[in-house]
Amino acid sequence: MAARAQPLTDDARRTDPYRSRLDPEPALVDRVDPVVYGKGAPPPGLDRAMVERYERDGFIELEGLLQPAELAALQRELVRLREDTRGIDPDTLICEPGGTQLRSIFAIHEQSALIRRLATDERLVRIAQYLLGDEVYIHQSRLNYKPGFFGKEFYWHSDFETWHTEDGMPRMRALSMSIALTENTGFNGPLMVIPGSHRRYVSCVGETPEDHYKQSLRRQEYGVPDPGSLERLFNEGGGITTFTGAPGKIVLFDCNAMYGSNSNISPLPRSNVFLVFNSVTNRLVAPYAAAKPRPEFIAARRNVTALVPRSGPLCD
Ligand code: 6CS
Repeated sequence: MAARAQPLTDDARRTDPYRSRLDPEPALVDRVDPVVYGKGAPPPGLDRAMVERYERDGFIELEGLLQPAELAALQRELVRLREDTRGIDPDTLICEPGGTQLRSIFAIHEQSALIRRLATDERLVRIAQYLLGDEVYIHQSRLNYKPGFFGKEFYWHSDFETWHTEDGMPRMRALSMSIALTENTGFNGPLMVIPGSHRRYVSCVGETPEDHYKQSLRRQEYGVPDPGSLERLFNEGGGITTFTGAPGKIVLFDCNAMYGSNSNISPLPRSNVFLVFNSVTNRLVAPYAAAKPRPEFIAARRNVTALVPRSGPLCD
């Protein structure tokens, strides 16, 4: 059961710069929040050029942060969890639409000691702290398996639009890290982002259905941008960036970046672990456009203490 959230005041709704799912027409508005909150010298793993690219594009790629042995342990964990879900909360197991193949495991940092350790690793946490200019906690984590032949698409969306309307995330002060655990190729449904889209917010049409997450985590149909707004973002951003690469590569992207991925009709799985870091001053309030908060396994409300960065290898 999700922790109760204080209801939003009428003034909070009226002055919300990121209204969505409340109006009959879509809209494309400017972001009013900073992208990079950190000041001073970036931490290890980041340099100024990368920070400037992140500010401009809404994403950067991090390579070489994990050692081969650490990556191998994560890949073994990926298989272990898929083969034996007995210790996993059944609510967090999401199947592919129209099928029984495993699509995602949510709250994976709460259910795997190794991924919990990854989520607290200083090599990741310090980068999130810098870019968000604050201490951070995990808002959401998930393992996306995208199995060969059966892994369906994740249609274009801004995570923040969902986290704002359905989870009550007040401002754009969160980011995701997608860590590739298999080869991400041009043909197995790699992550795609529209560069610069994080600086514009697409207000979507369509009231949030009750218990929407039971559908949206399999195939999202509400809170998805209209084709006109998508085309404008595509033209403004100069196209689409597709992230391919070897296991271990990390794509770090802003909470409001417009992203998605195609269905995987190849034999090769495209499995990534996603960690979402939120600023501790951006903790969830009541949903801005949904009847009730989503469950804890999707949007943390209880376990929101600032992470203490841990050093050393993920595993022996
Ligand atoms: O609703 C959410 O939070 C999840 N849904 C999608 C399509 N992406 C972000 C997140 O995993």
